[in-house]
Amino acid sequence: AEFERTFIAVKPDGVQRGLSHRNCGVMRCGNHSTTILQPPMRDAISEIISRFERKGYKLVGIKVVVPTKEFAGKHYHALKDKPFFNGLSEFLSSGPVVAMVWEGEGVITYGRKLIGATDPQKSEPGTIRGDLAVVVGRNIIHGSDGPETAKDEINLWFKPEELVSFTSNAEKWIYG
Ligand code: DAT
Ligand code: MG
Repeated sequence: AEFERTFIAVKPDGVQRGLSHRNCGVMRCGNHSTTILQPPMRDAISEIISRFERKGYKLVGIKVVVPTKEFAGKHYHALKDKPFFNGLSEFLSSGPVVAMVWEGEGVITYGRKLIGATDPQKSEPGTIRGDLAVVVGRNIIHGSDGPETAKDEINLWFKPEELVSFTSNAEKWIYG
């Protein structure tokens, strides 16, 4: 079957909150003395991947990139007139981003449900932002908001040869 695809990214805050906690003890944290003050959240990357995977969606592309500010601005071009556009582009380019393409029936719309509302204060518990984020400027994850943006964002972040097509063994049990 032909399934739709969406672009999902773990933003720099999501990446840092997972990785920077690894091996940090409370008393001895090496260079990470500030990170132990953050809310305890290990494995933000795998947590996000896990939620899409458990639902039944399929990962068909993934890479770690530090986008330039210009690239971040392209990604968020629809928001270029917003007062927060500059800070937003700066933030997205401030560190590693885990860029992904997920595939499956309804993945664009349902992916947004898994992610939750833009402002984590309004995201329902059980959603990624509701469970794992607090403020709108650090809401840890991006997801395309429709078929057109999904197509544009996938093309912006990935070359065609970086995406795979395959049938997973679980598919007949997920879709019948
Ligand atoms: P979403 O990421 O849910 O698609 P969006 O496309 O409207 O939301 O905005 C993109 C990002 O911009 C959002 O994830 C966080 C940031 N943002 C949105 N509204 C904001 C605001 N009022 N103040 C600061 N940052 C904001
Ligand atoms: Mg958006």
